[in-house]
Amino acid sequence: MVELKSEDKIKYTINGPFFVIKLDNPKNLNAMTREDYLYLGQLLEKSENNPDVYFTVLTSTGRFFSSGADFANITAKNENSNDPELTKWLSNFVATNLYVTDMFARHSKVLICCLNGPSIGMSAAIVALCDIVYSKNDLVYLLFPFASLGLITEGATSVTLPRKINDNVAYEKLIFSQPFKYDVLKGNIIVKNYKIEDTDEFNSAVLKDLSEKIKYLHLPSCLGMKNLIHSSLRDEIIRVNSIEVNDALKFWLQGEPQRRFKQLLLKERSHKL
Ligand code: CO8
Repeated sequence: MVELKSEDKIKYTINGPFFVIKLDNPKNLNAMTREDYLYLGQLLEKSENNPDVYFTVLTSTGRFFSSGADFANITAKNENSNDPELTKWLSNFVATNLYVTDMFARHSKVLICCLNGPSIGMSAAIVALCDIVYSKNDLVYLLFPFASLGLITEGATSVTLPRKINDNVAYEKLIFSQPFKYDVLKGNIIVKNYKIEDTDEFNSAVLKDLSEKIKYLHLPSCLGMKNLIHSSLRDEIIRVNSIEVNDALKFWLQGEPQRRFKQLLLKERSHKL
């Protein structure tokens, strides 16, 4: 199978003050390779550096927002490399996660997520890193299957989930690898449910509403407030991000995540939803 380039799977458009990113690989539920996550980080940087942009809007396609790290890509990186294990996982995991999470933490534009469906793993962590999340319907969920994949919290979920939901719910769902369903997400991570069935219609409805909402606003004020509201969480995310990836490294060096990702690839493992 020919591997698609990240540019073909993740598109972007600039529409006035909105930098709109679209995950566009619904065939595998918008699973992301390491290269895709890095490309997403680069797009955030592009948005960051554009003085006409005030909002970075994440959208997706199909029935899932994203099914997380692409298990075929992780398995291939594991099996097709002769690098020493430390070199391999420092580059494939530590550097990648550190960079992507940091890009989100430091992003000064307002981060909006149009959650069209479930999101899993690192991609669910990205949803939790956004400032405002709208959902397509009440079937969305966030699943962080770190415990069932031999991993630990990543993408700063050790702080975003306790801060945005609450400590005890975060403990239970993370430790037992259970989904955070709509009833748990509403009112804290999800601020509005659009109750729309079609993903394209949902994305258009959110963008139309955003255009209405910003009429008459002084947009630099929006960024000024984002900066103030986000400042303490940003510092926490930056601190915990480095601890998370370095703590996770020993799990990769022991090989448990690789074994479990391979089981996902071979359809010998499935998540409890
Ligand atoms: N990677 C690759 N392909 C995927 C993925 C994935 N993560 N998820 C789904 N697909 C593919 C399936 O293989 C299937 O392809 P095909 O039709 O060719 O068999 C297609 O998408 C549709 O999937 P399903 O038939 O399984 O659809 P279901 O609705 O039955 O199930 C699920 C959907 C629940 C999402 C299920 O597919 C699943 O559990 N997928 C795996 C999710 C997962 O565990 N992701 C990894 C999370 S951990 C993480 O992101 C942290 C990564 C840290 C490393 C980062 C380094 C860059």
